[in-house]
Amino acid sequence: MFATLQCGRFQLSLKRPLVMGVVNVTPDSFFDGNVHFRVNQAIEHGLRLVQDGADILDIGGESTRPGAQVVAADEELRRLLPVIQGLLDAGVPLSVDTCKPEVMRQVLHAGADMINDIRGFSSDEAIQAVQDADCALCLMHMQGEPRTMQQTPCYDDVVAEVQAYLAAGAQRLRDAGIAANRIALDPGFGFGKTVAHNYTLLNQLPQVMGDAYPCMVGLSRKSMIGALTGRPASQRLGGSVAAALAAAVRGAHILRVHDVADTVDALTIWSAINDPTLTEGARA
Ligand code: 8Y7
Repeated sequence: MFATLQCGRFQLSLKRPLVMGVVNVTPDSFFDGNVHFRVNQAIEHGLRLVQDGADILDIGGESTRPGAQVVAADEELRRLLPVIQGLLDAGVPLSVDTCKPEVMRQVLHAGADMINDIRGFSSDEAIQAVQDADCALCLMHMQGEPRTMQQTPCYDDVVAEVQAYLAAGAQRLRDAGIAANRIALDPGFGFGKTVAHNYTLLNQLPQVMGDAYPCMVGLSRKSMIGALTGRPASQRLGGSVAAALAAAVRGAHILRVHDVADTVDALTIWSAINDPTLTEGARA
């Protein structure tokens, strides 16, 4: 079992769920009302999320929404490096959402503390890029490729298959000499899954994740929320907070969210209900 995650400059305690705030540096960002494609906007947004209570920031320079365009490594780095530079002293670990080994190497050199790879470090080059660092790794499950993954998601047993993929992926990292306390796993909500697959995975989260590695989840504003509420991405706050809390109840350790302040509020109330001594010092 684990109590902490080795995350570059930080050792993160996992005793309570941590909130990871999303910082997009992409012109084709998923949430059109809040596009942080300009570097200064992204830095300001990241600082704001830290004020709002984010424990980690996840910086992304390539949109991974279904059907998004591929970005070349040098363009991705042009977006990422100045934002990493600008947020390095924000007081929280910086995660970078990338699949490219060359980008991994350069952002780690620039000070990033964590690599979040939606392709699950499936290439030897990706493993080699992170092997000798002390960064945390998030290994996520995806079926298919971002461009086409939502066309015909198909599983015999989604819980067993995602569980087996994550276990095998973690073992590949361990076989490459990567310490267990650097690894987090993520079932990859929305990545090659129908609405029913997503809700089954969330319902069965402890069975999917096992207890060998910390669990990260990203549910924020996703189409699985909109599919049931009928709301566009800009109006999925209530559904997203409910989903984040449900994941926390089921043992998720890191919640990747856009709406940090609201998620932190929900977790604060939930924590006090679980442990009323946390109310000591609060005024009536
Ligand atoms: C996830 C993610 C996205 C997720 C992890 C979006 C980069 C799509 N989703 N990384 N990234 N888990 N680990 O809607 O669920 O935010 S992008």
